[in-house]
Amino acid sequence: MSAIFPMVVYGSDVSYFTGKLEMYLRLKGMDYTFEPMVSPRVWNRIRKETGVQQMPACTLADGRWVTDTTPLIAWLEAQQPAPPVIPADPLQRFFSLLMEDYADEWLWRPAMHYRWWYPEGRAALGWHLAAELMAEMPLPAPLKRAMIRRRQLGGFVTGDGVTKANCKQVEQAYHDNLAWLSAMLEERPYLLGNSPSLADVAFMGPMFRHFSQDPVPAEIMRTTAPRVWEWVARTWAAGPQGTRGDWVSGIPDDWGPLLRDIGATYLPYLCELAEAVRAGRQRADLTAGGVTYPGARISPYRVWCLARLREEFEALPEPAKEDARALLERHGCWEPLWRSDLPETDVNVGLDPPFRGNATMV
Ligand SMILES: N[C@@H](CCC(=O)N[C@@H](CS)C(=O)NCC(=O)O)C(=O)O
Repeated sequence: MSAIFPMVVYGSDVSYFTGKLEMYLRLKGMDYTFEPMVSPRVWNRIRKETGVQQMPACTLADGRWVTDTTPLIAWLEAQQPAPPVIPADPLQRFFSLLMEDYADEWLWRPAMHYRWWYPEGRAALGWHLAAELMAEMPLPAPLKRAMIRRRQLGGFVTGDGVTKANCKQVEQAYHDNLAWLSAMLEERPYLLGNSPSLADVAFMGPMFRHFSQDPVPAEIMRTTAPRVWEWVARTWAAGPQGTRGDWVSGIPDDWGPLLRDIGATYLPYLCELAEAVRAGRQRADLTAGGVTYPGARISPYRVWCLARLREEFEALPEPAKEDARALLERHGCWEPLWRSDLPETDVNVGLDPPFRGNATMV
């Protein structure tokens, strides 16, 4: 392992995906240090080394660069399987990957909405990110804060189709997820059993550095879902000694409401996205679960993620494949998983994530 660890994780201490990766590294007991991305110089280096300008990006002990948490976690788990985070059971593995994609890509919108829509979040996070990520830029601090707020609100909230008309529905997704996770955590300490798994790590993207810490959603979590609040801290504290692969068998029934939401909103959204990518659109009005997101930025990367999920399904051995199909059908996921013919894109063609990529999520 000496070629991999210690890793250096470049990111931000309020970043969705940096938090997700750090959660994984801590559960595994993998040695790393955190470095804030303090200047455009670091961003440029990351783009040069990985092909993608995003955080987190990491160096391995032997100098190689890696980025993109989903393929990175899968790769790290293959290098060091113990203690286990990704279930070896094919059915559990597949459904954990589906949850990971939903938590990464679908809960991103409410997370960005709560952070940048409400003046309280915008002020706090604008201040924090300007101080953390623009530390080396010779500009007045108020200007830096204004630049960050404008970029994030325009790029990730209004630019992702959030409007006054649909923002209550965007917020409802957060409330629903809190209720579904609370029901799971009433039964057991982690989503899949008595120790953490990939499903817990996946939900730490939105739940850790955003919802449990940003002023508006954190208060909602504390008051309406204290079990989720507790679970975020429990997972952060669990360490490798708490990571034992002590899981239930099969997929718990209480994952059902979440899977139904994946079938009713996220997968239909991906189908619309695939059509917009095929049409060569940069922006489009996307409708999913009865809600329209006008002028949303189009993400070929997310179509690539859907293609990966389909490959994972195709690669399942029997009888897991038959069981997975039955479960997907029962929760309305089967039809939208296959509804669209996926367009050809150049996302990651000929590249080998997590070592190199060519597309960001939006
Ligand atoms: N698929 C990537 C997504 C990483 C990502 O989008 N990170 C955000 C910050 S949490 C970012 O760097 N966005 C680029 C930007 O803001 O320009 C992963 O899983 O690591």
